[in-house]
Amino acid sequence: MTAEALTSRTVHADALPEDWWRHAVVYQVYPRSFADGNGDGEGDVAGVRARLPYIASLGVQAIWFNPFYPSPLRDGGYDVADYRGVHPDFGTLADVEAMIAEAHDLGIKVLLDVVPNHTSWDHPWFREAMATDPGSDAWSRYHCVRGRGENGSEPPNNWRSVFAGSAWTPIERDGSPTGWWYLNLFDSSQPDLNWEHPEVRAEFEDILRFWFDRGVDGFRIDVAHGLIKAPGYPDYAPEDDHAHELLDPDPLPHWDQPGIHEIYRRWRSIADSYEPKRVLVGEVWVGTEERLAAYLRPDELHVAFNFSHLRAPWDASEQRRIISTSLAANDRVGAPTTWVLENHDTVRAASRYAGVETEIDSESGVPTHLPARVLTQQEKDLGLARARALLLLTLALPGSTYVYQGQELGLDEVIDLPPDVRQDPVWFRSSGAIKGRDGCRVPMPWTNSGVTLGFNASGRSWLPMPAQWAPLSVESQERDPESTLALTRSAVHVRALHDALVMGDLRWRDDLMTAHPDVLAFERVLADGAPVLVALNFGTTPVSINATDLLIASRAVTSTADGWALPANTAAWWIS
Ligand code: TEU
Repeated sequence: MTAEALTSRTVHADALPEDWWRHAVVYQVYPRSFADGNGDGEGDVAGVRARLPYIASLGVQAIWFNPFYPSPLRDGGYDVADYRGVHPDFGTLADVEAMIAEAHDLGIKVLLDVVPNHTSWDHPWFREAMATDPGSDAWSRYHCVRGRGENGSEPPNNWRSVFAGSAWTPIERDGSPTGWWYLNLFDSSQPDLNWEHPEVRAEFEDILRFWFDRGVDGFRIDVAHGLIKAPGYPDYAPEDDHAHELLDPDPLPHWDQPGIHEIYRRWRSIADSYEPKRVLVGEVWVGTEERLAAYLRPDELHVAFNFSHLRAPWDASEQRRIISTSLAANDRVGAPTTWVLENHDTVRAASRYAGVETEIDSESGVPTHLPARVLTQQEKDLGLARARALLLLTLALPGSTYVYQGQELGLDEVIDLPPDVRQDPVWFRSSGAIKGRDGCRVPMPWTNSGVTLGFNASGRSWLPMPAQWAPLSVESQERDPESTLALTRSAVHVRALHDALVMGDLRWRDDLMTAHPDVLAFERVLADGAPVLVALNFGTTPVSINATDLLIASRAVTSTADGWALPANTAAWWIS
């Protein structure tokens, strides 16, 4: 299906059902890398506006935009200096307002990203603090704590930054150490806010309203599990070597503290006070599906990304276990599950599932999920086949699914970016030991010629674009009915045509899975209408599936005398 054929929508976004977020397919736009309207090498709002028909052609119900606020961009904009503005490289507030209206006219909801755990060190509050002595009122909006040891020369505790190194930065006055430290669970340029301070709470409630008043339909909440820190800043238990790992099964003193929930109850009441009601999507990294569900009680967040599934291995029984536990935990609080295979923090699925050993974080000993070397073409082909199969799987699971820009093209991770172009603070803080996330943030290839493959006309881009991406560009894939773009479009549209795939219950096909232990198989079932059968072959040999009409497959499946042969690394949907 071509872009033009699919953009003739007549529905305004306000006409979507109030609970659209329960079943939505949401497209994630990383504005810096989507499309560059003014040729300065940074994507911008003008670029997004020009490409809104493309996004509409995918059939999605909403877009989530990563931050575009004023920021020194030390962490790609997750270091916000002004929560109510737009970075001049990306456009103006008027541009964003126009973009929201245009998206709505195409029937697409707009979610922005709010970053409440920390500000930039360029934020006026932090600048004000730095101009005063530690312990001042201005410092009380952040976590400013006296160090240990003689003259406070040691950090206040043993907490680690998610981005490597200590989570504390020494505070200096006139170039001399003060013995005081501020907390930064991410980069030093991202001081953590003190959410016990009433002004912090009031400020963020006002920020939500500021954007809701401009028609924004909801927020993705950055590091939503991190806002409250345990009183007294207790050390991690000594045996807890991986204390900064995000899916640690043990509760940690700076993540997932009980006081967090009252903040979201308050935010929910603000979101509910609008017409139509606004939506809260949590980026919640907690170690178990049950703890995640606690954020999704009816008076808290609407949805939260399921990162257990994102981290799931290529293994039928592990996939089943995680999907079942997630659905059961969320069911208990009446919340849908939200599936995500890729985002701007994660190695592209096509590279993650290529079957190649991964780098190990030298500090924690934990795999980074980044392949330890550049992939061969054969490995890339395998990774892409698996990424396509998993995309079909997530689009067939109950709940909502997020698709990260470029995932619909099957882009691979750019593993070999030269050191001098890398920007991720993880790269700098680990002294190059961890490559970081730049490889999944390389700009989108739109055309199959030009240095920047249509990202802009100037040939400049903030990260270099691989020439071998030309066949993966939108232009190339628009011409190929077998392309990943064509698959994504068809899958999203087929899903919308079958109520069972949107609203049906999930019923595992134990018979098929017992017969073929490497296959994941389930039906989506409604009280009336034919069930849809979904199967993914995680194994290495084709299996035979008994079903009638094929709806879609991630690559060619062949009909046989008694049904269909589903090849390895392939998923398909059938009317069963
Ligand atoms: O990420 C939160 C987070 O902790 C991880 O996704 C983390 O970035 C990654 O595992 C590091 O290796 C959010 C944003 O999505 C991310 O881009 C920001 O850098 C981070 O918060 C800080 O704001």
